[in-house]
Amino acid sequence: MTFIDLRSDTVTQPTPAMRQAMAEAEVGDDVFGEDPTVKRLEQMAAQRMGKEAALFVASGTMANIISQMVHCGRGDEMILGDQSHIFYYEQGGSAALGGIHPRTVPNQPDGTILPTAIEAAIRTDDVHFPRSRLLVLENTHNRCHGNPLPVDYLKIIGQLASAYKLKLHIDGARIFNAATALGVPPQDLAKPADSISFCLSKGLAAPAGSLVCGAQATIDQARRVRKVLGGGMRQAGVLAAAGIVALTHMVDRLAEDHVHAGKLAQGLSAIDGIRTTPASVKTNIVYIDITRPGLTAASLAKQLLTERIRVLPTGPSQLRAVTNYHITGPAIDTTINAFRSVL
Ligand code: TLP
Repeated sequence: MTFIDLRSDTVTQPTPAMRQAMAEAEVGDDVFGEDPTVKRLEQMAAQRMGKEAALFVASGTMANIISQMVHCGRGDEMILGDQSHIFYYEQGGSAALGGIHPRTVPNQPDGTILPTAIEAAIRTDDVHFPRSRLLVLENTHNRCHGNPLPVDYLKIIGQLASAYKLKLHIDGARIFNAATALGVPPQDLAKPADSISFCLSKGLAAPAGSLVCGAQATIDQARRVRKVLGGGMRQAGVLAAAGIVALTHMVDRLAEDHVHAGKLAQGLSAIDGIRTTPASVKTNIVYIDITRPGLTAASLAKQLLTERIRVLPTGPSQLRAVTNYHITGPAIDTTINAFRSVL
């Protein structure tokens, strides 16, 4: 029984080319710096982001905690959006593992944070206060409709960060979706960042892995932090090989996911009992608010299962659908029809 699985773009199966590359990968002990395939992936990633170096890590969450721990010491403060993945969905690892104090400021509906809000949150030098060290942005912004943050905005925030001597980390789990939607090279989006992370296992369909990219000294420190977190992997080239295929062959097709998401949002917007905002769908994430009184996200998701559609409840009356490599045009029509029949 096959499902149309829209819960996330993480649910994809590796492509046949990835499986072949994994089987044939040349490997070595990466903790000794001897895995040629990992090294190749790291070089490719650094080059794509326009940075000196990159580090292959297990997941997006690991990439983010490593970046935070590179930039902040215990008791330092990090300014980030109140809807950010780091704040919302990473188990408070900043505090639990890094001793880092998170200072949230409101995300606007498009995922940006107002420069005035950032400035107001920056601490002065006072014995009562933690030290402001790090600013974090997310691009695309998962909880804000997968919106891409544009180059001009990033430039302004980069200048603000430098003016106050803050480091800037960009959680770019879906940075290639942002670059695709904005029609700019990813290095333009990465430019103001002291570190940028991105994931191979989301829209790019690799089975695992993320990269942290930055200056050589930043990545040298990141390598140390990865090790203390237990993230030193040995013959990791079997995973990196799939990542190389992801970077080489899976980026250009992301535009297709965006078209599908737009069609899905448009189709769903005509159905009574739910609300979507097609104009806010610029990448592969569609949020669906339930407007029918008494109907919960959990029960609607359950009813959709009987139609072989999987979506993710993200709140009591909100669902999320994310298009990905396995979601075809006809699957979008099937999904819209399933919502219509269930509702
Ligand atoms: N996001 C997942 C869930 O955790 C919600 C998803 O399905 O969207 N940054 C961003 C912006 C993310 O969306 C995610 C994953 C991560 C970091 C963490 O990546 P992983 O899952 O590899 O640790």
